[in-house]
Amino acid sequence: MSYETILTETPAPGVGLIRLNRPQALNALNSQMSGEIFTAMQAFDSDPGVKCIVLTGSDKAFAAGADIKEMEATDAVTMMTGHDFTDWARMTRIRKPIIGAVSGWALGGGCEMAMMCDMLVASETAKFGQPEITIGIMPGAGGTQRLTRAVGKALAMEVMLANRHLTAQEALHYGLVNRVYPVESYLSETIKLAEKIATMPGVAIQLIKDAVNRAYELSLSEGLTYEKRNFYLLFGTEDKAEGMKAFVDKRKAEWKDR
Ligand code: DAK
Repeated sequence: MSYETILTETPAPGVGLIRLNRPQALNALNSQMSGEIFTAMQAFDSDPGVKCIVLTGSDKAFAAGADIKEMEATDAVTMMTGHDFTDWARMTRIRKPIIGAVSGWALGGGCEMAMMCDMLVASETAKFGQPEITIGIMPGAGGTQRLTRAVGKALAMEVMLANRHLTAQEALHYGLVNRVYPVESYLSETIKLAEKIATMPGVAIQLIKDAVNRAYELSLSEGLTYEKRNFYLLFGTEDKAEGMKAFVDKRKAEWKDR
């Protein structure tokens, strides 16, 4: 598959990398780019050679939001009626973990897409914000919900109502990002983290991601029931048999991802 607005590669065993590549527009997310990102994610999701996905931009900008020049000509009905730009729910259906590697601007839809990742690694220059109000709109891809859950109501209100940016260190403090590194190393450290995850058994990786994400949606008792189902399911896998036998035999497990 060839793309025009993103680059893809497999930089380490089991790792699929997607790089946003519209540097002239600070990686502003237009319809074409949104469609290509989700198509590339789905391709990695069904590639047995990939177990963890990394989503990144440039050192200067993860993404400066949705493409305002494209949105200027878009009306409410076009926005509502589902096309490559509006159907971001495609990202929530990816079964493999996605780690965002964020440097520079992560604004508007860029911040929202970062928050849709399962983990985030930031460079020291990362700046998170939801400036939609400055162009007469509001967050529309999860900002009011995901940012509020991550940093609390008072700060989320300030970010969205007063266009306050969060620094990488603030994002770390609130648990929005996992780690912060200098700009020279944030991407290589993200790839190392993804490579480490890719050494784990594939079905367990996906069922853990699935269960953790349910914690946002379900009550505790429903979540615990959901977790148990995934847990029991793993007892039917070849990797459970191999993992436990390898432990008993004092050797390294060889995963089949089955
Ligand atoms: N859209 C289009 N072009 C953009 C852009 C954007 N969001 N951000 C930057 N650019 C372009 C600039 O127009 C400029 O292009 P030229 O004029 O050179 O042709 C180039 O990138 C460099 O930008 P600047 O010259 O402005 O660079 P500075 O370093 O001076 O400033 C900045 C950087 C990031 C502070 C500034 O560019 C900026 O404020 N950008 C806009 C940020 C913003 O307002 N973002 C929120 C957009 S609304 C949804 C999904 C997503 C969304 C909503 C719904 N659904 C699934 C329903 C998301 C909405 C949004 O994100």
